[in-house]
Amino acid sequence: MRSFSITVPPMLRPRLAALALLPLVSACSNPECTDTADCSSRGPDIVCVEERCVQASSPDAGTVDAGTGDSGVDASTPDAGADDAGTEDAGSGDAGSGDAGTLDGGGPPPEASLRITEINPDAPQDLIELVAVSGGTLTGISLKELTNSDFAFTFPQGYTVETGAVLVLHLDGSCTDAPGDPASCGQTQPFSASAWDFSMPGTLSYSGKVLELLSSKGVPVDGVPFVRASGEMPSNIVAAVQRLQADRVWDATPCIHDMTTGFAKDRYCRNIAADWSGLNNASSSVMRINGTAPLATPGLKAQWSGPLPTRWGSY
Ligand SMILES: [Ca+2]
Ligand SMILES: [Ca+2]
Ligand SMILES: [Ca+2]
Repeated sequence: MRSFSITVPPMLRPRLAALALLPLVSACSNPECTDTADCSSRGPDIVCVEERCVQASSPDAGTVDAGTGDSGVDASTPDAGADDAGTEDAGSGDAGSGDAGTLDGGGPPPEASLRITEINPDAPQDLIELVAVSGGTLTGISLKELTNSDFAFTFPQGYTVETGAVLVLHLDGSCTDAPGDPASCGQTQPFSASAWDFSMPGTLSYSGKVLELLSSKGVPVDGVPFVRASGEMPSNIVAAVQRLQADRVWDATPCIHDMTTGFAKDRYCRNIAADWSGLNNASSSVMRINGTAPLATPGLKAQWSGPLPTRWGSY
């Protein structure tokens, strides 16, 4: 049988080869970052590599977060992790397009990049603490609960915070600090003069909850699922955990949900979710302070402590 071939003039071959690749490239998922949209909203140590936002290498190489931050005591160095400016400039973090433009270009002020750092859903008024790993405006940044509490909060206009700033959300709270004055709600706990306090409607039940933090443009920035070691979980918690994984803000380890095993850890993705069992009214909370890089993303169960005496307004 005669073989079949097409003769292509040599000068056209590279062009044809490039055309043949185009459908493959465009078939990939949407780019997370481009020449005009960097990863800065995800944090100072997130860089753009082949159109994906990834953690820069060794973001917390200084291990400054280990030790003092874990003690449960407001020691004199509580902000060491968040103020760890050296890591921002180390190595590849600034090499590419990650930070170009929005931060230095004289355009609008940068948006803060926040992390969820402490929570108690069992207090009379539920509390959620966040820390700014890079400073900037808060306008439009939102925090949502993805299971059954119907809680969502979007930061109002007018607030700019510095790197290391601590923010406390008071669900069903009574006071919000005025723009420019973090002391305006006073300092009767759980309010504090140094942290930014925001009050809003809403409540969290103390079962399983999944929180996701989004930039003002809706880009996932951080997230965390919480479960208890026993008891009923919201029916949609598995889907919520998997959404955090799809959004690349939580541990990509498969989320096991096999009710037939008989092992509690295999239910409701308990194998990878942060365990907030044992919280006790307003006196204790769980905190994201463990390991050498507790604020790195995607988040991990191992970053979260068990119940500790509350430390609202400091990190
Ligand atoms: Ca509650
Ligand atoms: Ca305050
Ligand atoms: Ca705290």
